[in-house]
Parts: sequence; C-alpha cells; structure tokens
Amino acid sequence: MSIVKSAIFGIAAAAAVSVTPALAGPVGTPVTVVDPTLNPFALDGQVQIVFTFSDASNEDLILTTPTLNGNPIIDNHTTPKGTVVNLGNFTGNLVFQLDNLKTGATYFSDALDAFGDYHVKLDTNYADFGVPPLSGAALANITNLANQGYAIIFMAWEDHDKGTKYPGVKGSDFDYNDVIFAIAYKVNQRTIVPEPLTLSLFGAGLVGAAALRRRKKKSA
Ligand SMILES: [Ca+2]
Ligand SMILES: [Ca+2]
Repeated sequence: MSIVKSAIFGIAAAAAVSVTPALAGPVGTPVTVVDPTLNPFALDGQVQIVFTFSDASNEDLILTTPTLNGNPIIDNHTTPKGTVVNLGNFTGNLVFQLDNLKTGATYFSDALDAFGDYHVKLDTNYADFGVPPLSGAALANITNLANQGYAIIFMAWEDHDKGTKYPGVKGSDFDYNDVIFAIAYKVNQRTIVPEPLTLSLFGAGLVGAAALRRRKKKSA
C-alpha cells in the first residue's frame, strides 16, 4: 500500500472511529530507538504541515532545523487545529524539534534524550495514536493535500522525559499525544540532465572516431 493510500485509509479510519477519551491515560512505554527514516530525514520536495491535535498542559513549540518558514511552526496552546504551515520546497536533511516552555526541555526528531528515550512516533494511520478523530478543518486540509498528490504521515510527540519534575508532574507518561501534526510531502520530479563531463567525453569519442575513419580512408 502506498503512503498516500494508507494515509487516506488512516484518515477514513480515524473519521469513522467514535470519540475516544485521550486525557490522563495509562503510562505508555517509552520508545528507545530513533526512527531510522528521521535520522536523517532526507527530503527533496514540497513540504507542508497540518497541526491536528494536542493533549498537554504544558505549552510546547515545534520548530524546524533549518528554519523554513519562521520558527516556531506550531504552538500547541495557540495554533488553531487544522492550521496549514507551508514549509515550501526543500532539499536536504530536516530535523523537527519540540521546546517545552514549562520545563525548558528540548527534544529532537533525530536523537534520543538524555535518558535514552525517544520523543517521536511516526505513523501513516492516525487512528494508531488513540486520540479523537481529526477535526473537520484538519481532515479537510489533509484530504486536500492528499488529493494534490502529497503523501501524508503523522508525527506525534511526547513533551516530558524521565527527569521531568515540577509540582504535580513526576517523570513522563509517554502518551505521545502532546503535539501531533501531519507532514504532507510531494517529491520533486527531476529531469535527468547529462553531466558536462559526460558530454565532453562523448564529444571526444565522436571526434576520435571521425579521425580514425579519416586515417583508415588515407591508408586504404
Ligand atoms: Ca505526555
Ligand atoms: Ca498528553
């Protein structure tokens, strides 16, 4: 199944599921390996982000390195769900970052934290996150991007680590639903152009062949 197809299936499945309570769930299991597709997250194409969900008392910012459309791209307490952020055309390695403004902690999409835990889950099926279905605005905007040929994958963040300590919070619940957004991605179609070096060698070959033919004619 292609990413687009499975993403669309995921959206449809998420839309069909009834509302699931997402608050204060049981403590989840920390992921302890970096997703290999994010280290590095090598891209060559159009990238757009759609903010979909947050269940977090702390205010979290999402940023990118390099900066593509001003940072932060999402503030989980102020960005409306369904908001589309166009990161434009990008070729290179992209890193996402979460800054927790309450604890001062920073986590990266390409690295484990100081305790050996990973703060990102990547999934094409939104229903896998166990959160309520996509909002109307998020569903409409993601469907629109999928219809334009964008592949859709969802990135979900955990905003605490094992060392998080402040009144009312001890450690992390590892629920990976503190900030969730869709990454919409359309690969650049590039025409293969011969390298100048290849052209010059090819040209030299022609000249060489012509010279050889002339020599053969003379000697004949
Ligand atoms: Ca959490
Ligand atoms: Ca949460």
